Amino acid sequence: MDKISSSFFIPRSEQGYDAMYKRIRLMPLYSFPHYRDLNPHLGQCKPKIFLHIDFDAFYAQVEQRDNPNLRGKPVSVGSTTGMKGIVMTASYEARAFGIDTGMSLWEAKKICPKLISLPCYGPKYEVIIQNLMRGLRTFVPPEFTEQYSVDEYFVDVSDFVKNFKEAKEFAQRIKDKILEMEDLTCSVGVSYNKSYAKMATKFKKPDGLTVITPDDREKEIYPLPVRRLWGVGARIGRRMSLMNIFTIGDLANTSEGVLRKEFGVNGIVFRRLARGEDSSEIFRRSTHEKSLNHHHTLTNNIYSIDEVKNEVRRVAEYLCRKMRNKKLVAGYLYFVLRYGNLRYASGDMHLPPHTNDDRIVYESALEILKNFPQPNENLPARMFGMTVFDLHEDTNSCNLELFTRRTHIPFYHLDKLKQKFGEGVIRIGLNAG
Ligand code: DCP
Ligand code: MG
Ligand code: MG
Repeated sequence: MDKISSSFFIPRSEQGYDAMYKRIRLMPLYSFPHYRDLNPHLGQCKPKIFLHIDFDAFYAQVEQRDNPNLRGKPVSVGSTTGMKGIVMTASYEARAFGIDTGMSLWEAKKICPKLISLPCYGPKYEVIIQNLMRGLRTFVPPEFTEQYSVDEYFVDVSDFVKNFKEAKEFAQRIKDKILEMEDLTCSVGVSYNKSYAKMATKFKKPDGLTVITPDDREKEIYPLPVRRLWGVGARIGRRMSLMNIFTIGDLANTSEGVLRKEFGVNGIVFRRLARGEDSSEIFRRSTHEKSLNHHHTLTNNIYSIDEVKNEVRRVAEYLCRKMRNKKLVAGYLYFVLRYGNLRYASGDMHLPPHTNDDRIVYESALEILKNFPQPNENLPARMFGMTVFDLHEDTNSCNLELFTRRTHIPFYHLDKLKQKFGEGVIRIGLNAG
């Protein structure tokens, strides 16, 4: 069997297609927008229009397309092995019986004995989705598209249409193209932010096309149950209902303080998404660089805490500049220290918001350093190194950090100065911000 590389389909070691692809990773590449993706100064954001495209009963529709005998019949796709069978998706004919994603096959067969259950064949669906991605790129350049999950895309059409009417026509043309290319139907949501576009898609399925304008907010979005909001799952939904938040409107009208207290920064994100203030953009995964690193071996070993910190900071600054130079942000930091006796200590951590901010990388490295044997006269430090992973394109190159109230530092401009006048021209105070 061909090897596949997708992050959505995880091959299993067992033999046979069914077993191999019975588990599909459902997590999208990115969950709902991170707070760093939201611009606090909404007024400064250009008005945007996004499309969200989601296939109808995706796996089941593909199977029905490929086998005419299945058309018009209740079909489910998932794992079909004995008692452990599970429904990953069901055709709309099967849904009419109440069959739904996540149901056990045993239960599904009970409510619809005629149900035809089929194994899931990941590679086939993946080829389709990749082919369609190429199709989409005949409408807009790749940087305006984002594959969000196994059967979903976002498209930023702001630069290609003048208003919602044109956006709707644009969406229809994409739907027609998908039908022509792959003989599959999808539903599309059109709105002024990604969250609303995603919700709009579900308004009319299958084969739907729904537009939500800012004027529709109160009437169309606010009455929806809060669970319909991107990122709000069963558990968070339950916690919200205990706070008397039942609809998206309730959430939109709850104070930021209350939500922050209960859900941390995500509470603020939920509220913004509910209010239509999701200013996140198309998320672009960098395909070029997997990691970046910088190591520095000293001519003289050091051990005083100030010198050590200074060195950590130097490496962090250099690496951040390297990232900014490539317009990247990192989600993961690895820090290594080599001692005078040539032994190593190393550690790693997630960088909570993807970042290229000198201060965050520096402080994170210091956190890691706390777990190392501390350098001292008998155990001086000789080499400092950092590697960052999980690199993504820096979409809003102003290092927005909404909630930690750091001073905004124009790192990109400082880099330019350093480039022109040399490293020593400017240095930020150690505790800046
Ligand atoms: N899927 C899965 N397990 C889940 C949800 C989905 O394996 N818990 C798979 C099967 C779906 C595909 O991902 O076909 C896409 O998921 P969707 O949520 O978009 O569901 P469908 O496309 O099947 O139906 P809908 O028409 O509601 O979008
Ligand atoms: Mg779908
Ligand atoms: Mg989907």
